[in-house]
Amino acid sequence: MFFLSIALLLLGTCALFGIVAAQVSFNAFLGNVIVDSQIDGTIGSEWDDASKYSNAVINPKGTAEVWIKHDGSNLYLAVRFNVDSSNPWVAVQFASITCMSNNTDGALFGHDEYAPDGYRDIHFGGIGVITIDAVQNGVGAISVDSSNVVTVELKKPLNSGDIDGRDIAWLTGSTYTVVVMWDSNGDGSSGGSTSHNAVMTVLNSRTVFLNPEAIPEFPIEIAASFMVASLVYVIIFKRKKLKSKS
Ligand SMILES: [Ca+2]
Ligand SMILES: [Ca+2]
Repeated sequence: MFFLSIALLLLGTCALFGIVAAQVSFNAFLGNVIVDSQIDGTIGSEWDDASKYSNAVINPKGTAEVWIKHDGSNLYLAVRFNVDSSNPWVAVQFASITCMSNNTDGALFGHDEYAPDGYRDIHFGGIGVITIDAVQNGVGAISVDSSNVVTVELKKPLNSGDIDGRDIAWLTGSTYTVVVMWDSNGDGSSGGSTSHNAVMTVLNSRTVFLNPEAIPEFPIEIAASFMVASLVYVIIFKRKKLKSKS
């Protein structure tokens, strides 16, 4: 009974702090501003107050680490994952789980044709139709390291007012959809064998809850201390029990 209680308590602690949150929706808490210069394709301390997720399923395959938050004026999203090329592109689609859904806002990174030098604010017009917004909103960056780990960072206004660009007027307390897609085999990319055309219907997606609150103080030290103390207690308890039996 004691061990069951400890196990349940630990499980509850993990769930509470998102350690087993790989398949749950993203919670974008209120955090500090990230200045434009820190949107540089490198994950730094600017993401320390963001929610972080591991093993988020992306399209057409693979999983990614994801960081997400907002500052009341901008949404911040970072995605990092392994690719099979030094020249992939990465796209983020907002608000639909259907690939390139008509009238859907998006962000494109590193596409040889549409976004060769980094980020473009785009919208989708159905399968195969990408439009670069006349008014570019937000800041983005992509980098690929020598191990083919790609990192994208995006800072996007919560309410740019760009209706033509299909930008969403994000509201705190509301939930949205985000889809991540990548490609490496020649359709705006090169050097790999991953085709985004492998998935053209319903995509792996996540919902994003735009939380009006800041992330709760994450007492990782407290949680770690608690786990260590629990283990020590269990060991002592077990040894005492064994001694009393012998
Ligand atoms: Ca950065
Ligand atoms: Ca747009």
